Amino acid sequence: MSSSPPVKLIAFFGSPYAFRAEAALCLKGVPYELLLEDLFGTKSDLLLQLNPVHKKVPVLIHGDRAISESLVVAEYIDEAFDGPPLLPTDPYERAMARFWADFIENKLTKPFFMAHWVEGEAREKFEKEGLELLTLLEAQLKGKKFFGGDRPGYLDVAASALGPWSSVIQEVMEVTVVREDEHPAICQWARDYSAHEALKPCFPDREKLLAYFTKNLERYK
Ligand code: GSH
Repeated sequence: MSSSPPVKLIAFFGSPYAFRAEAALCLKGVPYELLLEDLFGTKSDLLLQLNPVHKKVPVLIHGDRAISESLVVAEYIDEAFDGPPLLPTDPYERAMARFWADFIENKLTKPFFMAHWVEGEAREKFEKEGLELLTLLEAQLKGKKFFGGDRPGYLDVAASALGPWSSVIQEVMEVTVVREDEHPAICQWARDYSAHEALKPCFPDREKLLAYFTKNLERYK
């Protein structure tokens, strides 16, 4: 294990995917340089060169190596650097953390975001689906403060969009998908995660995030 080569992260302000990589770096205590893209303008040559397959952020640069896809990046960070482990050590618990991260990625994300971006009947359908899926995720907290237990881990990182993003998007779109009465554990988790000391340096400023989504509302519809 070596953490000697410099670490850089190609990211975009307001991206919950890029934030997953930042959160993993912050939780492991790895210093990094942020290279911010303008995704509404022209993508940098560096991004296109290092992530030619998806051409998306985040891309982690560790020395002369590049890794993309936020959940892959989070696992790489966990393995390549010293610091508190993000994935559980027990093989079954590790498998479960990956299972639920995949659930967030491939089942929950679409209805969760679509419930905000569309209107009418379509919104009702995505809202209902999102609420049901959130109930399944809620059960994973099982009285724990974080999905990772006493401190945030890999699954918390995967769920980052349910932290500060959720409340900001809900405020801008005037739609409430994550509800205190339906999902009190996730709501408490969102407050604890958003206030976690180790993550303070990398969380986007709430006012700036609000301004960003207010300004770019139409792009997401
Ligand atoms: N599955 C990818 C991951 O987990 O890293 C999704 C990343 C993603 O969608 N990134 C967005 C992006 O780079 C920013 S939030 N979009 C540029 C594009 O779609 O061309």
